[in-house]
Amino acid sequence: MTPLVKTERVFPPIKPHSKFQNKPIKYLFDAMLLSWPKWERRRRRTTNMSKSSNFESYPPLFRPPPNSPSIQESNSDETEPLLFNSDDIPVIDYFKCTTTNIITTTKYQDVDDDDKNNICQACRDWGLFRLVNHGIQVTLLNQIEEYAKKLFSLPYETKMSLFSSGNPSNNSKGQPGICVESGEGSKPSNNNVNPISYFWGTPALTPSGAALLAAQNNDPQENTNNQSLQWIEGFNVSLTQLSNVHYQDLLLETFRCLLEEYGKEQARVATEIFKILGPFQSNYLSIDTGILRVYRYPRCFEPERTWGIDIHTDSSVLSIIHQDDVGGLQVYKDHQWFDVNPIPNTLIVNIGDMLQAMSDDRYTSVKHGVKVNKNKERISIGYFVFPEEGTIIRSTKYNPFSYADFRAQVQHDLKTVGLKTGLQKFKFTTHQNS
Ligand SMILES: O=C(O)CCC(=O)C(=O)O
Repeated sequence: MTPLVKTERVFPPIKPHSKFQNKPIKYLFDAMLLSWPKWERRRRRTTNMSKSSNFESYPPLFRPPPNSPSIQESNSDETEPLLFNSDDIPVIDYFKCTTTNIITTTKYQDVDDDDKNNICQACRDWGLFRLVNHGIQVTLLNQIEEYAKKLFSLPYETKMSLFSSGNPSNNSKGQPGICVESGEGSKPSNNNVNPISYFWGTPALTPSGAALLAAQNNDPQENTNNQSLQWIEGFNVSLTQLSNVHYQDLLLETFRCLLEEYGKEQARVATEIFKILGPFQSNYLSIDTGILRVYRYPRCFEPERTWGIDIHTDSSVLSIIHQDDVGGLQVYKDHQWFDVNPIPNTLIVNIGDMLQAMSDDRYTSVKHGVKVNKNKERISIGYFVFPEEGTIIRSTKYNPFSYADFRAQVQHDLKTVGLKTGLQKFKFTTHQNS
């Protein structure tokens, strides 16, 4: 198998994945740490990956023109000024308002109705809130970020060949060496769907995780719909498929384990929040539909001319974002844009279109977008969860529809007009309402 990193002997020798089966996740990290020499461990601690750019790892359209003075290596901490004070965004303490004490897993007696009401209020007024005390270990958040940076910094061509279609059988080179979960002696297989797919230029993906739009043509003239190129690359991760495979490469396998762990934590958080916002029909949220999107927003030499992610609402029931310390996420409320400034160890919870419909428009699917930065790359991780497959959403404001109907409509709109019309298409007409 082709090693993922060619220039340095950074990663320890690949071990057969069966060694790690049924081992706690910590085993993997200990194993890796012990196999790095001392000097390498020190180098890792002192390298700040956000300060230098490895333009080879960028999709070609994102690379600055040669000798461009506008994007020399920069150590500047210069950031754009805030639009409005982000302290206005409601902050919710998970621990205070959930029914299960996450530390002891015993019933938490003093669930505070005020705190629950605050969540509902935030979802009505803003369609989003910051979540603190969520119980996800800071080490897990940091490690995912660190491994995401390692993977994003691989040459663009390597990422394309490893993950481009979500199905390794479509790739003839550079297979990540996927093994199905079947105990000791599992064999690498090319017939299994890779649960991690790579995309760039648009966050709009098909259900299999392939990028939807012609933005990926290297020639922007060929981008026949109105969809503009967005300054983003990412990994789309199907959480249900993630636990059925192992990668032979230790970097990928560690990343997979981290994502699996993170997905479980996010499922816990989403389930509790959904309960508080309800009551709703139980199949209006299905943890089995959960996906993760790991994003990198590359440095952009003309940040004022493009978005990392254009203004949109999420199609999900709930979305939960973890962002690094760079900033760029903005949300729209009462005709104003607000910066969602990074606060360490805090998650951002968004209401999606499905929840807006289920709640008869009581909760708002928040409009948001992500700006790019000239000096710094940004990493964020989104968790998105949807209704159970085939569930019909019934509402006083919309014609009955399933998430599949909604997704098909969104994909049709993106292909034809380049814009998501969203819930508007499903609204009762005035005639139907009367
Ligand atoms: O990167 C972020 O902070 C937000 C991502 C986002 O808006 C999305 O995935 O819908």
